[in-house]
Amino acid sequence: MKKQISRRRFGRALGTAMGATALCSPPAVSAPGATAADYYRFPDGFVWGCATAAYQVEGAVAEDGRRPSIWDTFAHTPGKVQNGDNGDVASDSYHRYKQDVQLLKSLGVQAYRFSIAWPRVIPEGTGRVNEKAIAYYERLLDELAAARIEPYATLFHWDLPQALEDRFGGWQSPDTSKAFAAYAEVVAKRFSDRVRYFFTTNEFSCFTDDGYATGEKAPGKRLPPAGVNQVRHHAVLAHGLAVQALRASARAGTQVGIAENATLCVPAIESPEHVRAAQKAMRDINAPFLTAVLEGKYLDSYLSSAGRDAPRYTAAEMSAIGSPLDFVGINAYAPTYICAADSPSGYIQPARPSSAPRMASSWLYIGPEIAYWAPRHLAEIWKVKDIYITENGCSSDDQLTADGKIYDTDRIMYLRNHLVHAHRAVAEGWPLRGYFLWSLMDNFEWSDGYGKRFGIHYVDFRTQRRIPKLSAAYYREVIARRMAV
Ligand code: PNW
Repeated sequence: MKKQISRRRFGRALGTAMGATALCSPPAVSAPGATAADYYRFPDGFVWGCATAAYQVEGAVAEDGRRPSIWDTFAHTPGKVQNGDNGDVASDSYHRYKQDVQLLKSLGVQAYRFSIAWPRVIPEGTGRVNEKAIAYYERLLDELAAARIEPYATLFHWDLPQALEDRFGGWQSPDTSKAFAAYAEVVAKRFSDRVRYFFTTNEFSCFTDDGYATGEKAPGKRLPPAGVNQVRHHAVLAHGLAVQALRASARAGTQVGIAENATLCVPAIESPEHVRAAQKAMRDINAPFLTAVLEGKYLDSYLSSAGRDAPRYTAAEMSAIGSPLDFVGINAYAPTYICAADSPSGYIQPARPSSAPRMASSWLYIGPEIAYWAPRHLAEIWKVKDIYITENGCSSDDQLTADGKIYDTDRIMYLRNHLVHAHRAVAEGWPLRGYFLWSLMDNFEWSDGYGKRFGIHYVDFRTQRRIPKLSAAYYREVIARRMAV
């Protein structure tokens, strides 16, 4: 990494960028005539984007041949989602996509990360392709192309066709992994002429552990540990088979990656022993998912701690799971602080103080250092060469003022602090290539329904009117100046 630092013209700013959050007075200017821009500016090619997902924004669940996903079923089951909310209408982006692309354009982003709905494209999960769905995504891609916004498409953001849950028990069966590969082939053949960047799956734990262990998310099952570990295995297998399918069927030059909410291990203190401890924890804790994908194997520590409940798998499956990727995306929300310790693992994860700050979602603890440590860990531990933050953002208790504005200064605080740490990563030469803010607009926040708002555009869900929040103005400014401060 060292040699990259000297190549970057802002590399000399390293020391001050690191101290930026801690200093009370402006950093000393070491070069005559240097301005803030010399210290804080992101490089030219850095990709700025926003993210959404199909079930959270599209609505139109019964239109143009779409069939139900497990999230339609789950959300329509009483007691599963706050206030009995569901994604039937959501942010109505299926009909308002042109307006939503204009929102992106007015922010000045270069990229839009959205997801393709499997239950639209292949309504029964396998077999027949629904041309009306293909046509919808083509319209969206046309609109993005006209606005010169690069599409980054996620193949699976949790909306599993209900038919696969009914036929195979969903992710309990490797048949669902194979069905996903067949869907990936269709997506590759139909869209890779205009989509260069694909993500296979989004956030393994949210559709495996949360769907089949705690039951907090669709399909709301509670399996014993052996069943859960097998579900996890079928999920990483689906990713691996989809990578192979994309490689086999997509246009040359297609970039294939993943968007994963790895547990982000932050050394509580930045000293060599704690950094080493955080690296070890990062590998261990993510063993069922990210580590398996990047190493093509399950760690012994994972298998032995699972014991008789460990997943069953073949060598061929593991090599598919470890298929090389062009880039890795990390969804960065909350930190896991790690300390070196005299314990068998060499680290501990201390109990979180009750005073730890968080945003409006109960799980959303604030630790902006994740935006530095996520790329650094990926590059240092696994030698990943192209890294994106594929989601970062927060829920806030947004209030419309009498004059129709939303002053979400807490969200700006959250974003700015993460971006300062992302900048530190770039300034040190870690290969962080881009940043996607979650989310372009308020949407269906899964089990929290419409009760939690993550957008930088406010959506009035009665009228579907979009109102830019103050954070939208902030993000526009960040992108225009390439500076978060
Ligand atoms: C992500 N956690 O989910 C998803 O990719 C989005 O669809 C979602 O809207 C967004 O983050 C905000 O929640 C997460 O408990 C859900 O740590 C839960 C967690 C993290 C991410």
